[in-house]
Amino acid sequence: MDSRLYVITGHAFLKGRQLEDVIRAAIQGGADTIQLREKDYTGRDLLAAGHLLRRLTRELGARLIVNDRIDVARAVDADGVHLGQGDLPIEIARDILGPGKFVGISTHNVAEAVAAEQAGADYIGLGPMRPTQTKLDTEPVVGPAGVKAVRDAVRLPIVAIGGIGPDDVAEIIRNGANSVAVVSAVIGADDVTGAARALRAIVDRERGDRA
Ligand code: TZP
Ligand code: MG
Repeated sequence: MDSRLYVITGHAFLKGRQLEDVIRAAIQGGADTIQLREKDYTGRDLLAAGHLLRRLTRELGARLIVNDRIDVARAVDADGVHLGQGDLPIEIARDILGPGKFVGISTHNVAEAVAAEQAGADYIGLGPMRPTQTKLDTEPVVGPAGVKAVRDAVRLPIVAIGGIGPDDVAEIIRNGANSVAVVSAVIGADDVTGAARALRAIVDRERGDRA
């Protein structure tokens, strides 16, 4: 999955703004992949948000990935699902979603990254890059420097995640990540489009023609 800027929802960062307006602004700034991730939503609330984001991402030409919930991903015809280490295995997700869908896996070290590749993931999340208040139960920090060892071990697209702001993006991409995933740096920004545009510009500059 060729992503360059992967933006994840987080309703705590909306500060009274509408999800639709904030995600539209993020995509206009260069987010090419949107992940629906709301840990405390009911199934019904997730479904409603999923339908809204499906309509919007289709209209604006971005991918939609659903975190954790394969059932919700299927119900809204998302482009894929993002699974954690303890979630259902990839082949079950593929059985449920059908062909042509992306399955991403969260990883935190080389061993998990290699296992995800062997299991047939389409991409890996790798993190946390920095300590973050957005997800409190994170594994030990991988750091931008830790991307290199994972890049050497797998061919899969690497989406770096966790506490990423503009200052870390260049090093993360130079060390071999394909993309960065953020919640607060874009969803929590006063100027959502500007924040996304700034991150995307660094990814584009550092990647150049590299996949
Ligand atoms: N997985 C690892 S860290 C994280 C997730 C979902 C949260 C990232 O949020 P932020 O605000 O970009 O640090
Ligand atoms: Mg998960």
